[in-house]
Formats: sequence, structure tokens, C-alpha cells
Amino acid sequence: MIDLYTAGTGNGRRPALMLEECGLAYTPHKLDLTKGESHTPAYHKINPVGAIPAIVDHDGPGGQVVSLAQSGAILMYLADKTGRFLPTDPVARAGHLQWTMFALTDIAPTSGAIFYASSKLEDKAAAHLFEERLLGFLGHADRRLGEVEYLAGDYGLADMALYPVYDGRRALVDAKGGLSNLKRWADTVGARPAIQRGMAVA
Ligand SMILES: N[C@@H](CCC(=O)N[C@@H](CS)C(=O)NCC(=O)O)C(=O)O
Repeated sequence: MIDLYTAGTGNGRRPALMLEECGLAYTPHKLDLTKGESHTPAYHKINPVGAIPAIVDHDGPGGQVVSLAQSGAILMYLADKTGRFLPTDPVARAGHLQWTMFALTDIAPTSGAIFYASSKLEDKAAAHLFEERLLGFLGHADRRLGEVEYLAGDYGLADMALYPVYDGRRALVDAKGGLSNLKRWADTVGARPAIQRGMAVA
């Protein structure tokens, strides 16, 4: 059994998508970030930096209990645990990791920056700057998805890494217009039953 600590954010939703895709048994625990529920002494034992998502796998390798934070690390751990959604062939794996990192280290933090800039600053210039930067990254994803069905070619971690961020920024994408390959991809990914179940968790 796996305990999942999460909330309804792009980063928070990612592990539930993979848990559902892999058919793993898990118990979701929804934290209210506005009430500081990720900053209690008990939760800091699970994730010392006090952020969601995190998992506790009570049946880790060799029967160990594994506590893990960082949505990308959780996706990779679950891929290794199940042998699914991340190839073992070194070249194919490197390609999947490249697109996973694009979602996790370029796209997701830029979306986070929009949230912080728009909620903390009176002046909206910074938020607009990050919106333009995010649309630039999504434009790269759109061109890629004009050549292949899924980000890394085959469906995998990269798609689960990107989808919840895309879902949270649909209004921006719609206002921009175009990006038809990205929208086709989002429709396909979003129609997967496991993705629908995972997105509904928090
Ligand atoms: N890089 C981390 C980001 C985690 C993160 O920023 N979580 C936010 C919600 S999206 C959070 O828990 N914020 C609460 C806080 O830091 O107080 C990941 O992908 O897991």
C-alpha cells in the first residue's frame, strides 16, 4: 500500500496519474495548503521541505518503507517499481527523461512563477512575462507533437509530467489560439480512464 499526500495543483496531481496508470493500490491524503497543512512536524517527517506531493510506500524494495517527495522522483520511482512508462533501453530511456525534464524543469516552474507573480504582485508585468515564457515552451511542445503522438514518441512519464500543468493553463492556451497539436495531445491523454481518475483525486 502507498500513502499519497497531495493537493489539487499541477505538481500535486502528477503522482496520482502514474499510480492510476500502474494500477497500484494507494490511499490519497488531501492537504489544505492554505491552512499550512504541509508545514506540520508530522508532515515534515515525510517531506522535510514541507511541500506536496509525497508518497510513503510501505512495500518498497526488499520490504523497506520508502518516503519520497518531488513529483518527478516519484514518477521515476514508480516506473522502476512497476517497469512501466519508462523504457529500460538506455537510448529510449534518455529520450523519455529529456521530455520529462522539459515538463518538470522548464514548463512546471514557469507555470508556478505565473501563480506567484499574479497572486503576490500588484504589477502584472511579471505575470505576463512568465505567461509569454510558458507559451514559448508550449509552442516547442506543440511543434514536437506535430511530429510524434506523445512527447517522447510512446506514451510515458513525460506526458504524465506535462498533462496536469497543461490542464491548469487551458485558459491561457485557449486565449493564445493555435497550438492544435498540443490540444490534440491533451484530448488524447485526458481521455485515458486512468488520467481521469488521477485528476479527480485532488
Ligand atoms: N518540484 C516540486 C514542487 C512541489 C511544490 O512546489 N509544491 C507546492 C504545491 S504545487 C507546495 O506544496 N507548496 C506548499 C508550500 O511550499 O508551502 C515537485 O514537483 O514536487
